[in-house]
Amino acid sequence: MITATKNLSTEAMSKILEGENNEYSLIYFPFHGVIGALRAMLAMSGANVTFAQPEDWPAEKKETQFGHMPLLYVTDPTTKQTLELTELSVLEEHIGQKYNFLGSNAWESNQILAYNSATQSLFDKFVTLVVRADPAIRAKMLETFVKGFIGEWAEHHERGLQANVAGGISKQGYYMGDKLSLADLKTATVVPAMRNLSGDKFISEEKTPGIMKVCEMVEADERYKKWKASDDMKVFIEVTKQRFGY
Ligand SMILES: N[C@@H](CCC(=O)N[C@@H](CS)C(=O)NCC(=O)O)C(=O)O
Repeated sequence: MITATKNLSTEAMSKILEGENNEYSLIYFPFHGVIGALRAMLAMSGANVTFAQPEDWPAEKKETQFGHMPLLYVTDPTTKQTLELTELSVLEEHIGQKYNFLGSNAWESNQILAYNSATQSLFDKFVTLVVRADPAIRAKMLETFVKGFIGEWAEHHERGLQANVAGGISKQGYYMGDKLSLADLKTATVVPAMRNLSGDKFISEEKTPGIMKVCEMVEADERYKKWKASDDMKVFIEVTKQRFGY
């Protein structure tokens, strides 16, 4: 278990956050879960990062800020002082900002975070309504989720992507501008889970070409390909397949 350095001033902690060559340790279960995009950003950033899982979660849970993972431990390579950062959206914004996954200006950042949040919200509903459902009502909850939420998400994201392409905001098929962002990574890592549940019903080349293009752009990124071929990722892919079927 990693422990954060105690009794640092807020200035000292800020300095660590702003540091250039920080070392990271990201703690989560050994499947994709909610952190596909966060893991991808860290891996693609070229930073020194270790992906690990808790050794004894019930014991470690009590020591964390809110009792949940992901946990990101950030260590200053010189002083070896370590911070514990929590809450997925905050980790995504911090890493996205630091390693250039939030677009090229304030508007792009705003929109990337909005699309990211909307997609995360879809995945969170899946976890709450389906994954955590009592087995006796899971099939019904799955039906409700698929009917009520996947189509709505797909329709709005496709409409936004088409409008961005038409307006010259989305270039090459990314959500924003001409580079891969957190929004692209989030969609590309959530779409396989959604298509596993709903097939081609809502998300397909024919129905949502913009969304499928985002996925294609992510899969074609050399840094992402390298990450997908890594030993860490092989484990996450395998465990996700075994436990969740996608
Ligand atoms: N608000 C938290 C929620 C995270 C969350 O629900 N984490 C789950 C895994 S996806 C977890 O830690 N489960 C184990 C536990 O609660 O003990 C965030 O956004 O990071």
